[in-house]
Amino acid sequence: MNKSKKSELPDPFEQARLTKGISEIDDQNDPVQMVLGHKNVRKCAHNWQTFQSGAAPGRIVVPSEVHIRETRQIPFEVDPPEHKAYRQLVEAWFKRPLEADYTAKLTEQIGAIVDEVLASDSVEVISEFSLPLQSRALTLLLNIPYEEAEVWIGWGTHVFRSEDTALDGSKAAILYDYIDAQIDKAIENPGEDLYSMLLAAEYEGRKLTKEEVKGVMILTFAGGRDTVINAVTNSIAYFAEHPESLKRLRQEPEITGKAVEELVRYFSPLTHMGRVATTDTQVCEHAVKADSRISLCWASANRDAAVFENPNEVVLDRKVNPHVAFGFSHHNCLGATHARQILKTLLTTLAEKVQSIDIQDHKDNIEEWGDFRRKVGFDKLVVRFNS
Ligand code: EMZ
Repeated sequence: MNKSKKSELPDPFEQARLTKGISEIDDQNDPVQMVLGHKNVRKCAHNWQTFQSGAAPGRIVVPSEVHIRETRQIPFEVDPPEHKAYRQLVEAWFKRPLEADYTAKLTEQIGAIVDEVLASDSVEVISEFSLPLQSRALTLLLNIPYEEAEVWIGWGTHVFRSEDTALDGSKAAILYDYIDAQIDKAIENPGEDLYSMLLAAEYEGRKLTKEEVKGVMILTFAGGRDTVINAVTNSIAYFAEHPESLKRLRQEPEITGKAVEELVRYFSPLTHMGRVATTDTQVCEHAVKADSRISLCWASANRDAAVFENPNEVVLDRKVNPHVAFGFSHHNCLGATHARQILKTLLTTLAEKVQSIDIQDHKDNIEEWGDFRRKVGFDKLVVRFNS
């Protein structure tokens, strides 16, 4: 068996991308035409007038969340020009991960958890490493006490899904009730946290409503949950099978930023994101009807050989890397700065502290989109970290 199989994420879209460029799948009787090529994905992402994000809340998510939520996520489900005004309210806050104090705390958190797993003979990476790492780092993004992470660790990987049902309304309700309570707490007792910042912010000459604050908070909790957890877990699997890459990062730390971009391109933790057509139109010579859905398939675009040489290989210091793993254009990922700092810190810490990683057991996490089967990460990954 190929030695590097376990950490590989094959590209299931290649043939459809080359032949049709677009592929229709069903989703709860609200079909989606997946746009597969890099150029068309970027073009459609940029064209917000024709392909809107401001449809019914949850409809641009695939699988659709229209049946499990009514709150509009902000700025994610709002189109320009409102989108820009909302985004301006939160942009500076979401750039805080670049501050020295923030990175120092992140380095301390990730150093501590790596030391912890190094002391163990066997670690289930998702539950004992990636999930706590993501939850603890989120306390920095929200600027709230570290201990709160324990509550979120208890929720498991997904905030909208349970293991057996794709969309679990009861699970989503836990998140909403929690956020409602936190907003009320911040109203009574404002602090230096994200809730309080949002409650104090001015949007077009007025304060945000509770519902708007909730919309930003749901996005903050959901958008960076399974995506970050998958990226961290996939990184561990990749370095387990590529110890030479870990060594290279140790010797050439200056390539760490490029390595992060390349891993994010290769993993593409979010497979795709939907849009709703505002008018009858065409993509790749295929008719797209008004009020029907398309999706921008970041995972496929990121393997497009017209743009990336050797697209199915991890080239750690890839020079030109216009990947769309964090989306593209107006709606590019608000949490990207935080996510990049997590991965950068993780890579630096692993290079410093870990010599090798042995995979002991694993179970793939495969998404099914119509006939496409895409490995997005793992349901289980058991390893030993060696110092
Ligand atoms: C939505 C989405 C945001 C959605 C950029 O992605 O992430 C998904 O995981 C959530 O289910 O509600 O927040």
